Amino acid sequence: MNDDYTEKNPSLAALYREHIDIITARHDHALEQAGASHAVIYSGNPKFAFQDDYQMPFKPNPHFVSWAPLTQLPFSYIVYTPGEKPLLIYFQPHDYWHVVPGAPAGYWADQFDIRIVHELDEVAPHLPMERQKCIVIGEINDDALTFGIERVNPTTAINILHYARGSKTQYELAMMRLASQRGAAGHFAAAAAFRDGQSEFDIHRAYCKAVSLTDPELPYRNIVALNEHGAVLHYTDLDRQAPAALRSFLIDAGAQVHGYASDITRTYSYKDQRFQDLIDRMETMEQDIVGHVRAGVDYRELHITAHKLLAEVLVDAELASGTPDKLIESGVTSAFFPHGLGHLLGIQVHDVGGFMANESGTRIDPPSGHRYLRLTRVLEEDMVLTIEPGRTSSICCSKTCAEPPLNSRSTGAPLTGYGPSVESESKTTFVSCWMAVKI
Ligand SMILES: [Mn+2]
Repeated sequence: MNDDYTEKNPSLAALYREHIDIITARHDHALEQAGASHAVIYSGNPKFAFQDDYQMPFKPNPHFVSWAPLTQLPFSYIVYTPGEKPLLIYFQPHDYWHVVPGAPAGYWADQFDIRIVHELDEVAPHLPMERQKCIVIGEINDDALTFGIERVNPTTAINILHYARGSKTQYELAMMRLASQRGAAGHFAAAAAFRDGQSEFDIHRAYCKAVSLTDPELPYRNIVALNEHGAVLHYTDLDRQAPAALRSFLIDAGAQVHGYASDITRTYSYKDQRFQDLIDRMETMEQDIVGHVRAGVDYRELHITAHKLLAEVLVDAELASGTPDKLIESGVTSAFFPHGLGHLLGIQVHDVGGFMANESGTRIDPPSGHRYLRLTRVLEEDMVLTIEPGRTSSICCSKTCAEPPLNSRSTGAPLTGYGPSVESESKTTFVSCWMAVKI
């Protein structure tokens, strides 16, 4: 695979045509089921801060990004009619305040009939005349943006598209491999900055430089946590000063390529061998779970398997005692591992469709007591998902867990070693950046 991130990458161009064939087939089906003839996919528009002219960073409609790698093209529309070449209404305003999108170019461009417009009023003539046969897919916060189309995000069509996005096309897999490579480069730079004694702020800067992405371009806010900050699951402050004594480093940071995300977490011990041993145990456990990943496996069962394996780690590390079943039942493993084993990954970091049993949208609930599990489906070929078991401990557990450590103690599973030690102040979470499920 050519590791060029840009639109000049010939490997991506070769895969893109097949991707478009799959995307059009999905929309053919969605339109048929929704009883409509045309899909109008709106890219979105920037939002403003309250009573301010400050523009928030633009986040495009993921449906639009699934058609084309155009992540910064607000006020634009893709019109798809089965059997016809998709139309791209490409909004290129006359604007001397901002850089406007350049002329359409790249491996994606010849798959569209492109119409450049400079004003929103110019959009309407390019839309299908029979608006009652159209559906709009996108975030519409102004009725004027629908140009008279009344059916906005009909559930039937959205469910079909969301369910299908669980499995990635070969083009998407290639994109996500690049996103993982890009993220890995950032992780190496961040680890070196940690060893060098830099602050969270400077580690974050080293990461952004290595992946060549600005903060708003990252798929999610970086978690860069030294010492006890690692115990906060979504710690996103960035201390400007390095702590006097370095003990541990947790980083949860991704990258993106053309809107497709990677999601990688690593934990490091500075010098403490006990903590390093625990990290090694967790890594072995993660790889063990990865070994169970295959098409046909129920992800809910994998999540419970992870709890069983974690129970063994806790017993071996003298952090808990009891049988795995007892430790799960009494909430001890959940106290240390309050989040889910992982989630689908794609255009959205927590990609859509994780709870869907079928394209009608029947929901599969997480197992009782595991409400933060975001993927409950049976795995299919070419799904991309994370495997990120964790071992966290901090006072935040008692706020987030149904069964805090004290309760578990009272149910006969005493916790030993739970206190302000190095381990108890840090989170160990591992993410397999992506896993393509193969039979
Ligand atoms: Mn994740």
